[in-house]
Amino acid sequence: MGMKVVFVGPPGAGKGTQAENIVKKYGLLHLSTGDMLRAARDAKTPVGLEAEKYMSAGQLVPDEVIIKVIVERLAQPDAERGYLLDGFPRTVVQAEELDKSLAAKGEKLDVILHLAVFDTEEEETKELVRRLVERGRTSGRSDDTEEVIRQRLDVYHKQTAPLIDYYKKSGNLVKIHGEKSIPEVAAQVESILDNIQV
Ligand code: B4P
Repeated sequence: MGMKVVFVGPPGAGKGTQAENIVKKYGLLHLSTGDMLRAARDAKTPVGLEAEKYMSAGQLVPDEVIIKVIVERLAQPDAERGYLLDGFPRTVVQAEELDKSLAAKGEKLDVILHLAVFDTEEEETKELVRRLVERGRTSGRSDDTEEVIRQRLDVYHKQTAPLIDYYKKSGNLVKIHGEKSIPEVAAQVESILDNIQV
C-alpha cells in the first residue's frame, strides 16, 4: 500500500495547485472532492445536482453525500498505490468516518499537511480573497465571486478548522507555510513527503 496523504487548508490555500505536482512526483492517486463534485454536476448525476445547490452558495455538501463518494472510491483497486486527499475531510465527522474506514482495513493516514496562509485571520482572508477573485476571472467557477468566497471562508473557520485540533492529537499533522510562492510551498511539502517510509 502506498503513501496516504491528506491536505487540509482554507479555500484558495493552494491545495489543488500543490496536489498536481505531488501526485506526479510520488505516483499517487489525486482525489479532489471539489473536482469530483464538479464532474458529477457536469454529468448531471443525482449526487452532482444535489451538490451544486450547496457549492454555488459556498456551503459544504452534506457529510453523508461526500463520505459515501470517497469511501466507495477508496475501495477501488487503483487506490492501492497510495493517494492524496485534496479537500476531504472537511468536517470532523468526515475525518472520523475516514479513520473508521481505514481502521477497518488495518490502515491509517501517513501524514496530514496543514496548508496555512499567514498566522492572522486578517492577513489570511485578504490573501485568499485576492487569489480566488483572480482565479474567478479566468475559471468561470460560480463560487469564485467575492461574496461566495467570504461565505466559504466563514464555513472553513466554523466547520473545517476544528480538524486541525482533531489531527493534532494523531501526531502526524504538519504545518506548511502556504503564503510563500508556489515553488517554495512545493519544496516544503517535498521535504516532508521525502522522509515518509511506507
Ligand atoms: P474545492 O474545489 O476543494 O476548492 P478550493 O478550496 O477553492 O481550492 P484550493 O485550496 O484547492 O485552491 P487552489 O489550489 O485552486 O471545493 C469547492 C467546493 O466543493 C466547496 O466549497 C464545497 O461546496 C464542495 N466540497 C468539496 N469537498 C467537500 C467536502 N469534503 N465536504 C463537503 N463539501 C465539499 O488555489 C486557488 C488559487 O490560488 C489559484 O488560482 C492558484 O493559482 C492560486 N495560488 C495557489 N497557491 C498560491 C501561492 N502559493 N501563491 C499565490 N497564489 C497561489
